[in-house]
Amino acid sequence: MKIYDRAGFPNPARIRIVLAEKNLESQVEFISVDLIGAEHKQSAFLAKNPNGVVPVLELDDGTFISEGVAITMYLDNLDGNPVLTGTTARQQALIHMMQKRADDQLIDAIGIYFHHATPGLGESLQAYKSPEWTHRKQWGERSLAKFASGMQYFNSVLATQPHVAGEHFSMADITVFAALMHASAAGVPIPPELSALAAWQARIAERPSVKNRSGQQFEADDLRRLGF
Ligand SMILES: N[C@@H](CCC(=O)N[C@@H](CS)C(=O)NCC(=O)O)C(=O)O
Repeated sequence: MKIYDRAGFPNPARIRIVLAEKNLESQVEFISVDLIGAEHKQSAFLAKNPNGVVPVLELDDGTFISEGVAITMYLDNLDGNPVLTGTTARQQALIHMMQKRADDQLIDAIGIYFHHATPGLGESLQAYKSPEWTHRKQWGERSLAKFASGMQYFNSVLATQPHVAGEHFSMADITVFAALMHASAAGVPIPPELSALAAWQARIAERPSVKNRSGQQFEADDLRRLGF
């Protein structure tokens, strides 16, 4: 199997955590896609994922699977024990419900803020955004407000249960964790009053699949190009 992604980025991190949880890292070849250079918007990459985003999984038979949820479901089911996406109908339903909320309220919301209300990944990607800066900034800032209320919502959930979808660690925890990682990189911390969310984040950060994960850091070249 091949994974097209970029080290250090939040949606790729979701799949790298899944691979570590499922002990599949050695079975995957990582192909690095130059996001800052807009490689993911060129025809060769769009043939793999017409949405022009990473990660993408390529199976050995040449099938391309994109979208974090779909990739996670595939990898989670390989060993017949899909603990991250649910082994019973009830678990599957609750995990997918919370996963969708985490996508909408957190990881997509902070992504829109980052790409549209800040310089994002820089010059090469400006052509793929609205040319109207005021419009873009307003949209991004509305999205940041959505992210802030999403953090409040997930704080209230985690004040009453150990994981995002209930008792057990799941795909929904991974998505919330990656969204908070993106927010932190974009200068948006967890507000101090959201203590249940912060305590959960600290606990998840200690899981071996998160703590020892390869590809946590941005590539040195990316940091330089982004001006860090
Ligand atoms: N819904 C997609 C989101 C993927 C996504 O937004 N990936 C980001 C990297 S973290 C990306 O490729 N961004 C490039 C861009 O928006 O130009 C998924 O679940 O895979």
